[in-house]
This record gives sequence, C-alpha cells and structure tokens, in this order.
Amino acid sequence: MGRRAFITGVTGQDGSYLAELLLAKGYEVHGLIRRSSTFNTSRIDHLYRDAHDEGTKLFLHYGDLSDGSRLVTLLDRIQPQEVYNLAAQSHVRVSFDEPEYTGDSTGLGAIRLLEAIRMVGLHCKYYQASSSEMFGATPPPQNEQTVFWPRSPYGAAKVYAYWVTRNYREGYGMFAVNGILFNHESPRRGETFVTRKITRAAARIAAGEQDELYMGNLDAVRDWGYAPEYVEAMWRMLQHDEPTDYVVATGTRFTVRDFLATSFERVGLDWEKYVKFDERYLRPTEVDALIGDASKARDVLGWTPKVHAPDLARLMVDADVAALNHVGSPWIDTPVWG
Ligand code: NAP
Ligand code: F7E
Repeated sequence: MGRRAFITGVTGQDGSYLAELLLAKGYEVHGLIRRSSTFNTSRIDHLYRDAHDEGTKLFLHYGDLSDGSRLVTLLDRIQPQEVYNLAAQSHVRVSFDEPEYTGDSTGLGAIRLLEAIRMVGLHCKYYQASSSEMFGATPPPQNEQTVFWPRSPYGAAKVYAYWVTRNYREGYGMFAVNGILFNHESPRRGETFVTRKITRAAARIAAGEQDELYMGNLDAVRDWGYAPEYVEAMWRMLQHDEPTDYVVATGTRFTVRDFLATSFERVGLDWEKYVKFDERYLRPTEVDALIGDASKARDVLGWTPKVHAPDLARLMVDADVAALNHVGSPWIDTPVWG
C-alpha cells in the first residue's frame, strides 16, 4: 500500500514545502484547509490538480483545529500513516493581541488532533511543530535539554503542545515527536514576519514603489534557516525507528540589523536611509537571542543545513525582485522538491 500523510497547516509556508516533498516521494497527501471567503491556497496552487483527474495525489479537506469532531471524521476516513501538525496561529506579536485564540489553536489544537488519533485507534506517526520560542528568555545556545521560558502567549501555547505530545508518547505509546524548529524562512514566508517584511521592502524601495520601512527591535538575534531544508528534517524524524524530540537550527547568529544590511545591500541600497522606528512592532516581552545546537539532528538523522542567514537574505530579496518584475514568482510557483 502507498504511503498516505495528513498535514494540518498545508496552506502555510512549511505545509506547502512539506506537501511538495511528500508528493515527490510518492505519498498521497491530504491537507486540512480552512474555509475562507477568499482563496487561501496560493502557496499550493501549483501542486493542486482536480480530484477527478487520474493520478491525483493531493486532496484538500475543509476543517479547523478548533473542531475536534471534524478531525475524528477526517482521520477515520483518510487513515494516514503519518500526521504532521503544522497548523497554528504562528505570529508572536499577534499572540499578544489574540492570546485566547492563540492558546486555542496553537495549544489545544494539538491535543484535539492527538485525541482524535487515539479515538480513531490510528497507528500513525505524529509530528508536532514545536518552536524555539519555547526557550524564550533562556540564553543560547539552546538544545533539547534547555529549560523552557516562553515570553509570549504563542510560546506558552507551544510549550503546552510540546508536553501533550510527549505525554501521549509516554502514556499511550504513540509514535509522537516534537521538532523544535528555529526560525526558518523562504520566499513563501508570510509578509509580516521580519525577514520577508525586509526583503519585500528592499525590492519595492529599489523599484520606487515604497519610500520607507517601519520596524521594531533591530537588536534581536535569531538563527534563520531555509524552510525547504527544515521540512526534510520533519520527514526524517518520522522515518526514524524511535520517537524522540529534536532541535533543528543552523547555529548561525544574525541580528535583525544584519538581515536589513544584507538585504538592502543586495539591491545596492543603504538601509539606514530608509528604515524608521515604530513602537507598534515591539512586543511586551521580547525574545532577545535564539541560536540552536542541532547536533542531535545531525548525529541521529544525518540532517545538516546548507543555507545560512546571509545567503537566505539574498535569495529572498532576489525572489521578491523577481516577483515584482514578472507575473508570479518562480520561487513561489515552482516546486523546490520533485
Ligand atoms: P504559517 O505560514 O503561519 O502557516 C500556518 C498554517 O496554519 C496555515 O496553513 C494556516 O491556515 C493554518 N492555521 C492557522 N490556524 C488554524 C486553525 N485554527 N485550524 C486549521 N489551520 C489553521 O506557519 P509556518 O511558518 O508554515 O509554520 C508551520 C508551523 O511551524 C506552525 O505551527 C508554526 O507555529 C511552527 N513553527 C514555525 C517556525 C518558523 O520559523 N516558520 C518555527 C518554529 C515553529 P491559513 O492559510 O488559512 O491561515
Ligand atoms: O520576529 C523583531 C521581533 O516575527 C523576529 C515565528 O515563525 O519564529 C517566528 O517568530 C524578530 C523579533 O519572528 C519587526 O521583535 C523587529 O525579535 O519574524 P518574527 P519570531 O517572533 O522570531 C519562531 C521560531 C516561531 O515559532 C514563530 O511561529 O524580529 N522585529 N521589527 C520585528 N518582527 C516583525 N514581525 N516585524 C517588525 O517590524
């Protein structure tokens, strides 16, 4: 029997790359999408074929992590061997504005899905999209043993999801793993995350379509990797014999200011002439520095990153320049995998 996977968050950055990767490996892929009054599938449109076409391997199902009975119905019908829980309200700043909703989708969503798996009696492997935001105020380098100290409703919700994943592994013997992923980006990154906000602005300012860029804390240190490489790590975690948790990171230290300088330099501009401060982009509590130690993923899974922050900034700027000059972007519309 062919392999079948279920992905929540398939319309997001990671979901789109993971769907591509699994399709390239011959999987039948089932994705959960939210009903929306406008189309929300732009990141996966290039993968989608009509369900009536012969050989279709990607199937989309309406649903929401807030709707547990729907998850039960879908899992019972699809019977996947692998479940990837990537859905979440994933924006840290927004989690301060919508803390209750973030707790419901990002935290409780995970237990609804785990419980649905248990109720259906599925013997599948489960991946939980855990986050370096769980480390919060604990100084770097951070690895699987590092103490959690979340600094946002988002980080706290991810800590809950992390522990229920471990609890279902320990209590019910489920193959359930946490991938503790550090920031990872791509041309498909949402436009309000800092990297994409910067690369999009650099392209638009260079093209004369924007005059200035308002930003928050430029001193934050992050470990930015390339999303397609990170979804490969997710898949490898579920292929391993033992369920356990892994940090996925590059180990490279870069500040928001470094990302600005590298991105604007790519289009021949001095960032300091265009960037202005707006306190609305500050958070009540900031995560000052995240730098991951991914030795375990390297040693156990054989996973190593190739793209580091400076190259990532340049490839994202190039993609935003291309998107401005053409109808559509080859970085968005062309599969990275397969
Ligand atoms: P993203 O681009 O924001 O995508 C989030 C996905 O979740 C979208 O498909 C979204 O659907 C869906 N979603 C949101 N709320 C939902 C709900 N209540 N029910 C069903 N679906 C819902 O996030 P990403 O960057 O791909 O990240 C994937 C996962 O990894 C997230 O859980 C994120 O928290 C986590 N993570 C990300 C990073 C990173 O640096 N990217 C690092 C560590 C962990 P719509 O398209 O309809 O909005
Ligand atoms: O902010 C600073 C901001 O929103 C990065 C999510 O994928 O990674 C992501 O969370 C840094 C922060 O990502 C602006 O204060 C300055 O220090 O791109 P971000 P994040 O908060 O690190 C983790 C691992 C996840 O799991 C999350 O889902 O940049 N910053 N000025 C700004 N940030 C934004 N968004 N906008 C600004 O204008």
